[in-house]
Amino acid sequence: MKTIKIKVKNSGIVKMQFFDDFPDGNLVIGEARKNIPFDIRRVYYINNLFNKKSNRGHHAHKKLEQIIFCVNGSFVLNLDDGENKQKIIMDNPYYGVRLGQLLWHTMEKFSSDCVILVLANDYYKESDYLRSYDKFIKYLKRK
Ligand code: T46
Repeated sequence: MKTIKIKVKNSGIVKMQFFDDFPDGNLVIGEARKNIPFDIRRVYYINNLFNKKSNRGHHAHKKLEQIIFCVNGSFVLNLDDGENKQKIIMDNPYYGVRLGQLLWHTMEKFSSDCVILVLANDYYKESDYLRSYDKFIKYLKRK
């Protein structure tokens, strides 16, 4: 995943600092306004992804900035900026993907040991979500 080129707008790869040569396990570090490009106001994670048919996301954010990581296992992240689409296999805990503003995203094909970590620059606000693709495209056209 680290070598892929991001083709959609408002995204990018975020590289964590890591020490992976410890005999007792690895250490991965992100620091706000250093490798994480914003101040972190909220952290959430998604686990227990045992249902093979799970399909999450299906929304875009108006203002929110986030970085998404797969800290264990793997899943497929689908990004769509309204013009370009990209499928990313998330399987490397040292690299995150920026979910910037107005980027429709879905998450699927989770391994049963998958754990997703998200860092966000703001608190949860349902009013920031565009939860229908139609509204997302209309919102993009208004801008
Ligand atoms: C995103 C992707 C990557 C809260 O009450 N507080 C929160 O901080 C979050 C994240 C969610 N919720 C509530 C809202 C829904 O009633 O939890 C419920 C499930 O949320 P949602 O269906 O949006 O979950 P995902 O996995 O589809 O999306 C989440 C984030 O919501 C979203 O911002 O970008 O992960």
